[in-house]
Amino acid sequence: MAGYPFKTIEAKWQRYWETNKTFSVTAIDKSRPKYYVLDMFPYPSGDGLHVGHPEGYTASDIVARYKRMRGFNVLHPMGWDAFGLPAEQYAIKTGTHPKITTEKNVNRFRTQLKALGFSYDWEREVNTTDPHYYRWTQWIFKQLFERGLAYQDEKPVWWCAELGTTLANEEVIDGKSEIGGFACVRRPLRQWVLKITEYADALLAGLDDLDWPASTKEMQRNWIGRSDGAEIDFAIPGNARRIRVFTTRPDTLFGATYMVLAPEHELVDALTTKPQKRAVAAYREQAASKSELERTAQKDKTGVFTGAYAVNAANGKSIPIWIADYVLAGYGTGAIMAVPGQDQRDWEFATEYALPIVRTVAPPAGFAGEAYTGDGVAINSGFLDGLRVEDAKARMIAWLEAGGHGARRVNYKLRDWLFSRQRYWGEPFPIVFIDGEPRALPDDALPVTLPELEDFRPSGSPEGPLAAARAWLETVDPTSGRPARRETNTMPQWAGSCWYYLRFIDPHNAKRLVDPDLEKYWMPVDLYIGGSEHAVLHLLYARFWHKVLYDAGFVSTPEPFIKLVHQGTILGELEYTVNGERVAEDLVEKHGDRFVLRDRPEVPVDARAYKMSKSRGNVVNPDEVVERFGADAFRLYEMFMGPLEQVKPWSTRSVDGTHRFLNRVWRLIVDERRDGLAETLADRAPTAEELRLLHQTIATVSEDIEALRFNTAISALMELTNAAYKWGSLPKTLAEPLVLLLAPLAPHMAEELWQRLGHAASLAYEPWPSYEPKYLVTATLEIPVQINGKMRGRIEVPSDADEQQVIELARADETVLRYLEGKELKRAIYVPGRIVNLVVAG
Ligand code: ANZ
Repeated sequence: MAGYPFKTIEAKWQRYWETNKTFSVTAIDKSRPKYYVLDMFPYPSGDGLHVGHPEGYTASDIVARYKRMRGFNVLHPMGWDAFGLPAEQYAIKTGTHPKITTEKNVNRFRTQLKALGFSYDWEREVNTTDPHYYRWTQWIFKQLFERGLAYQDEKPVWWCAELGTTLANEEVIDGKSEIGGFACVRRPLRQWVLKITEYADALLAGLDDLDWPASTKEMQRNWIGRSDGAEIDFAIPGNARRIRVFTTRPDTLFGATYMVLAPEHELVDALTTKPQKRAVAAYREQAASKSELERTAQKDKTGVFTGAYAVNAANGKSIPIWIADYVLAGYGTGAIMAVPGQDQRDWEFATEYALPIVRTVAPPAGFAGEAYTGDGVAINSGFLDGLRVEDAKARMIAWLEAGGHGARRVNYKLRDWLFSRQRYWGEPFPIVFIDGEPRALPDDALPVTLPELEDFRPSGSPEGPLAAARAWLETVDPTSGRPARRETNTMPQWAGSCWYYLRFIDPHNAKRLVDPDLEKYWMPVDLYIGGSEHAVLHLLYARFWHKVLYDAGFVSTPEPFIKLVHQGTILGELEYTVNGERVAEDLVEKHGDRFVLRDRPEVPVDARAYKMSKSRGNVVNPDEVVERFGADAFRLYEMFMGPLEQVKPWSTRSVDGTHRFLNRVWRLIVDERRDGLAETLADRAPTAEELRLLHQTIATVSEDIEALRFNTAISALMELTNAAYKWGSLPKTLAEPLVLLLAPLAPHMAEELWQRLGHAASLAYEPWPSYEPKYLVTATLEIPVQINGKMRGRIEVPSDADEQQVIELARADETVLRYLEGKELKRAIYVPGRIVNLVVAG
């Protein structure tokens, strides 16, 4: 079978779209609704495009093309998130400047994306490493700085000696760097920190109205980790200081039988009694070597008594003060009141060290567990007795506040965002230091460009590689004319992606970040598609910056991304094994949902898919697939694999399937030998059945694209194509809508067919075929009617009529009516599509 000439066609239409600027968007058009559909722009890595990239990009492209045909003014841009560690690490290895590597990678990515026929407005391309772009990243930092939302702080940070840099919490996993797996230690350093905690509540509240995956919203909620509770002060007899704790369960105060300080707590030295000093010192040393994760995850609770006591204000009892590493220094106040009756960790600790346990909430009858954390009635709790948990909390807080023992308090897991990196390949800060004091540079001194460096390796000191650029480093503050020193840190990789969606709206504006009218017209992003690995960091950081810009009046919407969808990871090809031995795909057959050997179906085959990785050797190169089957078949396959959000294995064999489908569509309309239209393309009027199927397909494809159910949209088009082959010929009036329906999914072929059907211009802005419900109900069936077992007539009914409708039609039929006259209808049965049975008496 000679396939359709996809290479020529795809190159031809890519050229056409480019020269005609088919997808460039220029004006605010108030006469049409706008639609902003955004992809998470890629980091242009040295490996080129991965088959995972085009999954989300194809989905968004289908929506963009569909919305254009539906009359929307569509913004669909693409750019590069190009600062970051890999280019710098590659530079360190090979001596190639990150700028050169980045440019090369960007060019490769761009070529690959263009070869897939995505309808981006390429005139809006942005690159986060371009000084015209990062000038505005710096400008936003200034806004943060001037509002007190960027500050410097001496903080314990992760220091990775191997990488020669500090890392953010999220870049360190189990005490090792996420990139490279090098050992990291905590070390105090002066750092830029962004006050994201000030936006904790706004970031939480904003989630409610977003059309985002529930799991992503939940991850953000957990990351922010709001806890409502109280702070309570505990007096220490013979000591003026008090121990302040944070608790989410002030109602359990009567059950606080001991206290625990984090080993790092500042009061430990002052409280520890002489006989306990050695044990405490030894324990503190041991705790310092554990990561936070180890400390929270460990099963066996350990700790040491300080020798000191505090007073439980609720009942006046003296309770011992311990230190234990299950209490973390960085959360709450770094100290707790321990309530073993209601807290499982405290229960375990109390059991281990024989500390008293008092239940203050009555567990339900038959409760066999240890600590009881559920709701119930307060017991052993003086004035709280008999109250349920929520009421008891409120009563206790009122009592604490009245007596000066404590107050209501909200706590967050969210920490301020460490915003400095000791790297070369990042945005410089728009900051200079005069006598050690940071000053923001005036707007006209921006951008602060990266100096050319010969040696951009991390210096190994917290100063970073920029400290070596002497001429750049020592400068004059343009505002005061005084000698000043530049900031030598750069911004983290997340900075540029925090606001790129705004720059796409007005990418060439040299005067402002974005023109306010344009911003008002295009924002918010209507659909954002990208990987779930960004569920927290990128998506939380971007929302944070956006809210700051909103409060400052630079943007008009409180949230940037209204609807968010994560495409599912594409795994490698299924790998087949029998007893652990690899078996070739050809030898395997699928029986139902099981795999067996083709020749010996009694032998089960284990089929498993793994994440694509170089080490496993199962990475699929999209270029090769496009070369073999064409971009349209590739796009179609990625959408046909299964639901967009689902994790699914790749199968090159199945790309052949979508390729064959496209061939069938092609041959329905084109006759290659005659280099003209196919003979099957008929001038005749379509039959009712043909119209019914067409309109059914229009309805399905439209609904499915709206709901991002591309796999079922493709199935519907396959069914229509199959039916057309059965009809023997395809009326021309049906060929055109078929091509239009195919256009968002397989745009190159659709454009070519459209042209061959006699249209001069691109179909990109052709109105989407409209679905007319009347065609769906025109189809009728002829149904025989029996009365008391005898055939008495035939009636015509709509094919989708229900039982009641059909019976009514039967009873109203003239012939049938004659047999029913004067008789009583006992029973009426409709066997759908087959027969009506009437039973009469008299
Ligand atoms: C007494 C109590 C009784 C508690 C009870 C819980 C249940 P979230 O929800 O995570 O905020 N806590 C407070 N600070 C801590 C720290 N630095 N390290 C370890 N644990 C800490 O949890 C708050 C609860 O975790 C607090 O409420 C405290 O234990 C503990 F029946 O206080 B609770």
